[in-house]
Amino acid sequence: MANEKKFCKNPIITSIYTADPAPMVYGDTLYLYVTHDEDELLNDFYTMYDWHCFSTKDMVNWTNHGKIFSLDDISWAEDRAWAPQCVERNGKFYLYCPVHKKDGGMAIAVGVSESPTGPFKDLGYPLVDEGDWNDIDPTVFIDDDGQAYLYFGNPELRYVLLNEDMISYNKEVGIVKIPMTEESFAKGSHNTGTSYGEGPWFYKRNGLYYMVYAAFGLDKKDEHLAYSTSKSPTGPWVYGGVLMTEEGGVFTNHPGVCDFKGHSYLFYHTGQLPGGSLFHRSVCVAEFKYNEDGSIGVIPKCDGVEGVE
Ligand code: FUB
Repeated sequence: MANEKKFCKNPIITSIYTADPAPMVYGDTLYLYVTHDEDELLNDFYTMYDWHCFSTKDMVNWTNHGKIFSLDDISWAEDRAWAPQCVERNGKFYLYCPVHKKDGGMAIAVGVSESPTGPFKDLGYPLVDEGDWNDIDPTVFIDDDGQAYLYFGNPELRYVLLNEDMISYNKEVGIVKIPMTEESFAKGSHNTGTSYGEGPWFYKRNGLYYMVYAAFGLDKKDEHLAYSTSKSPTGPWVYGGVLMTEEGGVFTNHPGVCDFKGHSYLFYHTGQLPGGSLFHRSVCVAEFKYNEDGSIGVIPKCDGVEGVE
């Protein structure tokens, strides 16, 4: 077809400001869950009420599924609809979402649906709620033996072992705090003295576990992306290097990594839509390749990606 588009230009979504991309490959489709920065700010801060979903079969033509979950669906949440991740298990879809509770502090909600595009129904209570501000940015991975892990946290990386129902976790093991060492996350300027900041993205590839995250370098004001690897899902983590440098025009960045139709992608966000700012971000994508030993070099921010079949 003469008019068929062959290139996905960044930012992917231009109808609204979006951030915190979380891809999920299901069947022949890539679903992209994002947060939504409202045009109009309250108190000159992140103003975020809902989560949206977009999908594609070829990386170029995207279907807008609109708002698929929102603070209105979570009776105990007050504000801050922050970085989510969706996973499928046994034909159900679980959308893990950090929110600010009505009685204070951040906690992780779970929306459950029969379809990747919702509607999602909240549990009615938080899954993870330590009563502090660390409980943000959940990332979930189901290992080959069926054990699911939910990592999260800013400024500390923590995890729980999810039960098979995906809506509860092993209370005997409890909430495990990963040692925040320079060997694991490099020296940096965040609260722990390491570069680990927030936005972890956990997955396994060729037997190696990856933790990609937003990081704070020494003497840098904006976040970059970095990664660590481990031979086991619970660490010890070994710092791997910088994945994407700082300059995106905004303070935050947030990774989402997946393989789709034989290609590897890093989703991230910048402030490059017109009117872009710290609180008006836009989701982008870059293609990259792993080195033979599983390491990853620096991935440049780019204009977009080619279509796939
Ligand atoms: O978008 C709100 C917060 O900013 C996210 O939870 C963080 O990862 C950062 O992107």
